[in-house]
Amino acid sequence: MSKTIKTVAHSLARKTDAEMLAAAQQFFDLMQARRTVREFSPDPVDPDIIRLAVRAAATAPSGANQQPWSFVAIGDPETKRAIRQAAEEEERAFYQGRAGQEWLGALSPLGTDADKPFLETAPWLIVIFGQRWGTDADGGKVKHYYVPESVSIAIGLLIASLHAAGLATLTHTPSPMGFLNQICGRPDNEKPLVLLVVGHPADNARVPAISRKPERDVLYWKTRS
Ligand code: IYR
Repeated sequence: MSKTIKTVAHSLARKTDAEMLAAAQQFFDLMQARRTVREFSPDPVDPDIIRLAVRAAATAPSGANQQPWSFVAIGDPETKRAIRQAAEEEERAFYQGRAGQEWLGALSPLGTDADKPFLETAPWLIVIFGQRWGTDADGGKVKHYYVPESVSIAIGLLIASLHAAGLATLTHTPSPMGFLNQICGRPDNEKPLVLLVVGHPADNARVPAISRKPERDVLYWKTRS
């Protein structure tokens, strides 16, 4: 590492192998229980949970540590209604043909359609924006690197944090979603990546009977035998 940059001591205490295995197992068990939910309860959720989850998300690694993200947490009924109206307009065009048969076929096991009542029912919507470029002190453009990768990692942490807190999420991506800039009051250099719906599942919430790929289909080892 270059001698010219300022460094501080790394503070993560080393665990034993047994402690690491137990921690990894516990985290896996937690994440294995996560399911995307499309039916939400209107029960309120403390904004401090949203705040902490966003702060956890913003710990994500990012290209050149530029932290190229903005999170907009929406809890007021008027803004949620505006988002639902704009999203459903796009979704109707999507389901009525823009998607094409192949895409609609891929979605059919999920049973989704153009109606998005959860955008109003759920207590919180979090819109995650990626900043295509930043600005310096003089207002000049600063190039950002690996923006989709960085922001996607942050979204993963956000989903994991909210799940750990006991909340359900839905990763919603109305397409196109440029309308979110205007409704959320974000500038043109920011691109919405995901609209995350957050809340408790409805009492009678059901999820599709789908499964995760087995380990052998996702993990390939290259080790000495
Ligand atoms: N944005 C649409 C369609 C949709 C697309 C994918 I890929 C999904 O995994 C789920 C839905 C919608 O929200 O209905």
